[in-house]
Formats: sequence, structure tokens, C-alpha cells
Amino acid sequence: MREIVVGAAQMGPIQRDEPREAAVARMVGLLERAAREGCGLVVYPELALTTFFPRWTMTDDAEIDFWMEREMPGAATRPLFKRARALGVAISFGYGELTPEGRRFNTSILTDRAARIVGKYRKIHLPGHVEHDAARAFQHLEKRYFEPGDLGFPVWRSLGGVMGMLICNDRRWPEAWRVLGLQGVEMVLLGYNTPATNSQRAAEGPEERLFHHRLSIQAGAYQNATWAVAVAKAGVEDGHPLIGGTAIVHPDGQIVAEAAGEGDELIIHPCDLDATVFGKRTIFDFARHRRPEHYRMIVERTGAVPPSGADEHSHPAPEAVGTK
Ligand code: ING
Repeated sequence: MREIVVGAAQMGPIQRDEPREAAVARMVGLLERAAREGCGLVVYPELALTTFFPRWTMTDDAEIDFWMEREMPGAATRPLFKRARALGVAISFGYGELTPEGRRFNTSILTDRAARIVGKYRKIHLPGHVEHDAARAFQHLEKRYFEPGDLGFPVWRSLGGVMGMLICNDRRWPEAWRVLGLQGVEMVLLGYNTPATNSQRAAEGPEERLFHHRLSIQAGAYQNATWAVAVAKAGVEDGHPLIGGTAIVHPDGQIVAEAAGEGDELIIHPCDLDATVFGKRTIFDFARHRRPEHYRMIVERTGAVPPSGADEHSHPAPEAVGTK
């Protein structure tokens, strides 16, 4: 039994004009509650310190860099690290990263229980678009403000197990989960900010968004025999709704804990990392069952390429012989 009591700390909305210090104070409040409940790890959302700023069109570098952190921990986040160390609780959260070279990434970190950063991940699957798109109900400019991550999908031995991280859109791509699975991941931590509506398909509302969210994290966890801790920034930010649905998923795919609302909300579950063993040794014993020699296309081909030529059954059937 290798148990981690995990706190998934959903955060409600952060308005564009709210300072980082306000978000950090809310994170510390959630951390205190989690510590009182015996949590050893608290997971926060993607871009946990600010509003989801990729919904806004910005052209000026200084304006964009305002939303990024130049150091971690920095002045605004130091109180969180200090409190986590005092309480002996590991934390994971997402933020916009500005490197000394001026590169921008959508980043998440994981600390140990002494608040030392043991892992960093930079979001690889960036959804949305680069240029302002007036046809959209709202913008989604992650491809404009961030580079694709350059750290791959690493895992770390920490908290008694093998930990990995994904960020938001990554959860929709089975390849991302499988690369972690091929490194023996036992718990995937992922924050997200998911708009409750599709900027290009008005008919797609929160229920369908929540369906695809649950489908993605349950499939990812089950098909790689790993725990998943998916944590939302939720609620309405400057008029733009984000889904809730923060959830902890068992390695067998069941959701074992789920947030009910769209505000700051802590859901807690005792996660036994040994619950991953049965799946890894039977159904998803990769060494015994996978056939990589047939998977080459997954790595060599980026976009889908349908077969050439006509559908051999599409032309009308020739007159049947002998029916006259
Ligand atoms: N947000 C969304 C997500 O992947 C999205 C964007 C929503 C893409 C729904 C496709 C469909 O959950 C982020 N931040 O990636």
C-alpha cells in the first residue's frame, strides 16, 4: 500500500484585474484546508495565478509578458511555497513561464513535501490559433503567446511513486498519456482552463464539454493504468465561462471524486499507487501486448492522409448478367 492523500484544489474564476497575490491567497487557503484533512499533495489548475489571458488579443511584448512569471518561486508565489514547506505538503500548479532568453511556455511544476521543485513540464499540445479571429465568439491565442513545450513528457520518482504532468489540451491526445505510461507513470497531474462553450460551434455547451473532459481523463487513466488528478480553473472570468469538473480518476478508469461547483473547491481522495499494479501487469502489460512494429505511422505521420483512388463500391453495380 503506497498511499498519497491527494487534494485536487479547483479554483473559481480569476478576473483580468485581480492581482496574483489574491490568487495565491486563495491557493494558500485551499492548502491549509488540505493539510488539515491530511493531504500530502495538493494539485492546482493550469495558469493558476491569473485569468485565462489567452482569450485576449495582445500584440505588445510587455503586455504579454505581464502575464508571465520570470522566476519560480517569485515574489507573488513565495508565500505559497513557504506555507507548503511549513505544512509538509507537496504542490503542483500551472503558470505562464518567461525564460531568461525571452521564451514563453505554458508550464506546470511539481514540488516535494519540502517545497523543492522536483519536476517541470511545458505544455506540448497548444490549442487555438495565432492571429486574432474576429469570427470567433472569443479568442484562444495559446499558439500566439506560448511555444510548444521542449521538455517532452517526463516523469519523476517522487512521493513514493512515479509522477507525471500534462496540461489541459494534452489530456485529449492519447499519445501524451502513452508516453507517460511507457515510463511507468502511476499518477498524472493535470490542470486545465476549458471554456464552457466552443468559440466556433455555438451548439456545443458545458455538458458536452464536461463529457469530453471526463472521457479524455478516464480513457487516459484506464489505458495507462494510472491515477489522474484533473483540476479546473472554473467559473466566469470577465463574462467568459470555464467548466468545472475537477476529478480524481482511479487507474481502472472510474471517477472516485468530483467537484460539484465552479468555485474554489477541494476534493480529496486517498490514492493507493499500488492500485496501478494490476492493470500494468495484466490488461496493460505493455511489454507483453504492444506491437510497436505496427504503430510506425503514429510517429512518422502528423496529419491524417486518407487513401487515394475511388471507393471500389461507389460506382453503380453493373447490370446483373442473365436477368433479362
Ligand atoms: N483549453 C481547452 C482544452 O483543451 C479546448 C481548449 C477545449 C480545445 C475544447 C478543444 C476542445 O480543454 C486549453 N487551455 O487547452
